Formats: sequence, C-alpha cells, structure tokens
Amino acid sequence: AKKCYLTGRWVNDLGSTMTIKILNANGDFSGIYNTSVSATTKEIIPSPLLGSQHPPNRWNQSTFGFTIHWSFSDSITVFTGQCFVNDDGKEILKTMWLLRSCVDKIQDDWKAILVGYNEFEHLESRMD
Ligand code: B9F
Repeated sequence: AKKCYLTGRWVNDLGSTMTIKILNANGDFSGIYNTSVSATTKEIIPSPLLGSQHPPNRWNQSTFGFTIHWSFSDSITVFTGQCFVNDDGKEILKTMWLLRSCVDKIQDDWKAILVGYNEFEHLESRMD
C-alpha cells in the first residue's frame, strides 16, 4: 500500500497552507504554517510549527500532532490527526485543533479556547 508522508506542502479546507520539513528518525518534524484566516486586523505572518509523528513501522497512515506558535499574536494552536491515503491514492490529513488565545484575567479563561476540524490535502509529495 502507498505510504502517507507528512513532508511537503499541504492545503486545508480554509485555504491555509503549511510546509513540513523532513522528519528525523524519531518522528519529530518542523515546518511553517500560513493561515488564510485570522479574525484580527493584524497582518498575518507565516508561523513556525513543531510536531511529532509515530515511528517508522507505523508511518503508513500514522497519527501525529503539532503546535503552531503564532508569530502575530500571543495565541497557540495544537493540531492532532491521522494521515490517510484515500481510494484515489491522494494523501489526506484528518485533523482537529484547539486554539488557545491569551486572556487578561482568570475570570475570562472560559472563553479562551476555540475548537475545530480541518482536512488537508497534499500539494507536493515526495517523489519516491
Ligand atoms: O486568529 C488567530 C488569533 C488568535 C488571537 C488573535 C488572532 C490566529 C490564527 C488562527 C488560525 C486558525 C485557523 N486557521 C486554520 O488553518 S488555527 C485553526 C484554523 N485552521 C481572535 C481570537 C482568537 C481567534 C481570533 Fe485570535
């Protein structure tokens, strides 16, 4: 069966793109996330991501997680998901995310988290 590789460029259902650089032997990876939406007037800046994927024997449709440290706000998003090869041979990431924004006081904690779903498809995959 075709294996699902996280490395390369991905686009999601919102039009956000991310580039994941090569994984090390441990499954750790880094990359850059460019969100298409932000809900602020601040300029969107591509932001670094750091993640982890399950080890080599599990890389076929493996689970993973990554954290995005937004460069233009004091918030953090974590994603978790699984990489699939669909019936057309296309690599798809099925993910869910939590977005934590920074609030001024503990009384506002209840409104600090957004949750959602994103699906990514591979734009440029590995040539092997
Ligand atoms: O808009 C976010 C933000 C955090 C505090 C002020 C602005 C940062 C970008 C988040 C992008 C999200 C979506 N993009 C994507 O591809 S991450 C999950 C989604 N998938 C105001 C307060 C909290 C949000 C807006 Fe803000």
